Amino acid sequence: MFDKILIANRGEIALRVLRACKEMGIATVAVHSQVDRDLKHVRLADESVCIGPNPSPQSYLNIPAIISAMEITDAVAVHPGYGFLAENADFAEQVQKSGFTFIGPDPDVIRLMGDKVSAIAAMKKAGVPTVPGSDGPLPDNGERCLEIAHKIGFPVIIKAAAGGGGRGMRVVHTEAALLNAISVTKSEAGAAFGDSTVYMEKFLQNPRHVEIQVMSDGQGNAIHLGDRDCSLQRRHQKVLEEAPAPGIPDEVRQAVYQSCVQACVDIGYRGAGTFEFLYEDERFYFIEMNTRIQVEHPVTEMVTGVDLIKEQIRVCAGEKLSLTQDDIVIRGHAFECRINAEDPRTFFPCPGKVNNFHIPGGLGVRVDSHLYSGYTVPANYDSMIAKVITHAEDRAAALARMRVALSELIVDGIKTNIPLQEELVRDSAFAEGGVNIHYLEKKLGL
Ligand code: MV4
Repeated sequence: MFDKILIANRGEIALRVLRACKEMGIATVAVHSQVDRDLKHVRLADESVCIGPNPSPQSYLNIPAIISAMEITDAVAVHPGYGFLAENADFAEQVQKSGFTFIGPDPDVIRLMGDKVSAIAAMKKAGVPTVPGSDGPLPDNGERCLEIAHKIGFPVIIKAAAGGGGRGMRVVHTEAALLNAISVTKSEAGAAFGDSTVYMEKFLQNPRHVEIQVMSDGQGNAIHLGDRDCSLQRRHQKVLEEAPAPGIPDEVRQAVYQSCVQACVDIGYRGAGTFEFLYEDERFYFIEMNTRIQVEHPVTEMVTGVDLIKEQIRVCAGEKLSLTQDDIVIRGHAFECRINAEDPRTFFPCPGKVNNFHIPGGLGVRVDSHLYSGYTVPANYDSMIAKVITHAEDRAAALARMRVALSELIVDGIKTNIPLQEELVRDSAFAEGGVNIHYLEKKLGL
């Protein structure tokens, strides 16, 4: 096992990783920007290193500074958390070339999944169900593009191969609009990602976002840990997630699980990963794979009882998976409400000092947060300040538990989206289960 891990992240996920390391008896190094010196995990870490000024490009995205911090502190591995450098293949490669371990899959696998065209091809080969599409980059030939679109059938969606997470996409409803949409998406992708490759898919009108958690040791052993429904989102930002996804027939679910596990073995996957699907009319359609631990991993932890961070660290240290598929039993239901420092009406970020932070508690209530009374939320980073997670024997009980938990939560001094979450946990369509990806934005009148 690793002697010392450097945590290349901030906020709640840095604290989450720190706690896992401490439980495992692994020494920790926190790295932080100037404004972040008072973060909770920095205070709790064995050592800390200031890696640069507040803007992320100069600190949390500063690869040489992070590798230097590993050298100075004799850390042997780096946990990237989510966001920042978590899916940066060049970072993973430089960490490896410097003689350290990146807690995640191999750089080549990150690269394979980072290019959505190669990711889809690899998944299709492994038997994962994909969206009907161009099966490769769109050619420069307009006639050929029109043929592909007709074969798929309108509406179609043009996506950047280097995009993902909702960046660089355009929906096309008619033949007349196709070629211009392709050319605009290509130039935007070239400017944004330095790669103008685009591909085409059938546009699914009312899908749900259902994702599957996997864990793999890169030694031929892979398991799934069930699914999550993340359909409640606004502008590609998830707001409230749950596990398992409600109302999916068991045989449909089991078939897609098996395909994900097979894909992990096929691509030599190591660590925690998530297969993102669109789900419509009882069918799954793969769209992307995330090669990191995700924000919403706690709902899976609550229904499986598995510590995903500890297992991720173990397999990336070269150990075999400590669990078999038979060890994974989904028990009950879990929800996660993301609490953001933002105006509940305009959604504008609202940084500032938290005068009083009071966390809910009780059976089946978990709060993952780096906040404390007196902490100042800086303006430089993501506005998520806490995750409230509830678990209970069934969906209705877990939702009731969330209503109570939210009613106890106090974040005084700054504006938050707690009022929005309070409204969502009382929404009748959401309580029914199975709302699609457009539900929240329609409810908000966007
Ligand atoms: C789609 C789609 C419909 N059809 N692909 C947006 C984020 C990125 N991960 C993929 N996205 C979508 N891809 C096809 N073929 C609709 C979306 C989409 C979406 C997906 C998941 C969650 C929220 C979304 C919001 C708008 C659009």
